[in-house]
Amino acid sequence: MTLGLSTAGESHGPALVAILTGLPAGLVLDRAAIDADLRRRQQGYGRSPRQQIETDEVEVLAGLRHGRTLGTPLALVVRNRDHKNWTWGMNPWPPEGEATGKGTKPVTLPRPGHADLAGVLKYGHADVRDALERASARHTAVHVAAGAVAKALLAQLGISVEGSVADEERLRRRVDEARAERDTVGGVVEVRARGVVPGLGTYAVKEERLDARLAAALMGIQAVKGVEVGDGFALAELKGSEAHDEIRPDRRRDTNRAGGIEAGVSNGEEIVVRAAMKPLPTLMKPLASVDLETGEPAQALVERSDVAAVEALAVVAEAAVAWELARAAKEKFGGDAVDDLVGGWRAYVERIGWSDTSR
Ligand code: EPS
Repeated sequence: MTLGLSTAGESHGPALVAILTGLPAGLVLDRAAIDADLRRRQQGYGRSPRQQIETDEVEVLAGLRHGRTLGTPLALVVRNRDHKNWTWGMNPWPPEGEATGKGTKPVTLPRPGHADLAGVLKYGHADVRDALERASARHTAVHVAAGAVAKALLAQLGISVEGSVADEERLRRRVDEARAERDTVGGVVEVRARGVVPGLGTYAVKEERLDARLAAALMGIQAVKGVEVGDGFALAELKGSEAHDEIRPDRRRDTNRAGGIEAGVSNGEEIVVRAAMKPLPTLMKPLASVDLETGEPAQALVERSDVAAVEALAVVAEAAVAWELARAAKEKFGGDAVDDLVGGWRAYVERIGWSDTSR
């Protein structure tokens, strides 16, 4: 059984939820490790005051007993503490009594770059909030919780995954500048996975290529507009003799321009992927838009938001890569119990004679 991940939740609704299926039984989860990743995602330079309201923590409703997975669907919840300010505005049911708190007035000023305009046109909403709430990157919290579970599974196979910001100092300077100008910025993050054996993914079916899967996972994150694997776009400028990673007798490479993936299959080197995030679309100095109620030119919605969320993206991208690698590993090595999964992996490592799995 492959791994499955379904999520639900609006930014200012009661909670974010995730259901993870296909996890092997007997996987030990550490609540503190999951919460630590949730906290990492909340930090970062340029985040909005919303992060002072939220203290994200995972709750488990099903699939776990005494810290070990049961092999049944794992149900995770991350509550939105800010919901207390939106109990009328984001009530799942028709609210009773006087309209109080936030979200009581319809939003009619779509922000260029957010889901606002496409969302109301596509779904027939009268209030932009009906689109923006789900499109919000708040939703990434529960994906980070799922990623932490995936990392626990990958650790059993000697794999570690780490996301980082390419040039943190420069990013912080750009954030300061943008804040002073009441603007926003994006940036680039990198995720590296160590210890992946050759053979995850396949060239046989294009959707199952590991690079295609990682690219889809990263492009699925809010505000990501570009993805590259290894040296990616720079490879287009090189000659073939310069672009490829020569194979040593021990089957390892001295270079890693391919980013650990050739023909959609992991090759045993570090997996290296990057994601480019556009500047966030909620601007304190709004762009031109239209008032959807009157049809007149107007300025886009201005509301509390982040100046940048690039450091958060590094954590979210790490989770997305971890989930995808865990899914590919589960497909390759199988097993209903963790011991079966590890046994399948060991037998494979032995067959291909791959000794160094920790590099
Ligand atoms: C977001 C807008 C802001 C961010 C939010 C993503 O939310 P709010 O409008 O409540 O201030 O803070 O991110 C989070 C809440 C989070 O936890 O990452 C958006 O429009 O995407």
